[in-house]
Amino acid sequence: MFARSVLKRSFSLLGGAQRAKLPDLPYGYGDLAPALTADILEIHHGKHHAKYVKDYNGVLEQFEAAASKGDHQTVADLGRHLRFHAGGHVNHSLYWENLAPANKEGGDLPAKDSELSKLVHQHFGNFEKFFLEFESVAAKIQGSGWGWLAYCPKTNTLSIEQSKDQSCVTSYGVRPLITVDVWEHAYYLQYKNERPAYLKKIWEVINWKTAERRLKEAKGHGKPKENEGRPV
Ligand code: MN3
Repeated sequence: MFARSVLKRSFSLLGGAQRAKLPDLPYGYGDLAPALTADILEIHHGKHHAKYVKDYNGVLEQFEAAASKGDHQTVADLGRHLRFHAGGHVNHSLYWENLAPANKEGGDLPAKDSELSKLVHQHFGNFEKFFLEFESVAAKIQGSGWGWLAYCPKTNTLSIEQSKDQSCVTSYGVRPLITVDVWEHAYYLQYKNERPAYLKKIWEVINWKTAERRLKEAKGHGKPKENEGRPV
């Protein structure tokens, strides 16, 4: 405990921001088969996600060094790299968390009387229609990006969103409930260029429990703070 607090203090004395860390998957590499094979998971998590973490930490170090020297030009230049690699880390973490093996909650839809289920029915008609609409939107993302089921706390509405490269849907002012990686590395080894086939299969391993938890958190997030918006 003592060593850890000393370490923590020395970091803050150096002005060091917290480094990113590759999260462990909450399941084994082979556990999402047949929707996603073990080799896809192993490379996607162990190589691609790991590289975003490594690159984010590397750029962060340069960023801090430049900032501490007052080199604002370099800070400005590094900003977009920082955003890209941080986005890669955040988006992949969200993705792993909203997947689960089919024999452990993967694909199990929320209870009919749950808030999320009611919202899906209200916005899309039913889950089948939602799946089709999501597949269509995510299949059309040009190049690399992410498909999202998002929730807007202000309007209490769901939407299906696209984001390019490693940008996150939070930049649109909505909260992520489900995200699906549509970069080729997410499916190519198994589905080749058939992104729609990957999207059709992904529902078998979507963890709706995670989406329900995120909805709950988003609702908390959207609550006005005390006195907010009221005349003082
Ligand atoms: Mn990816």
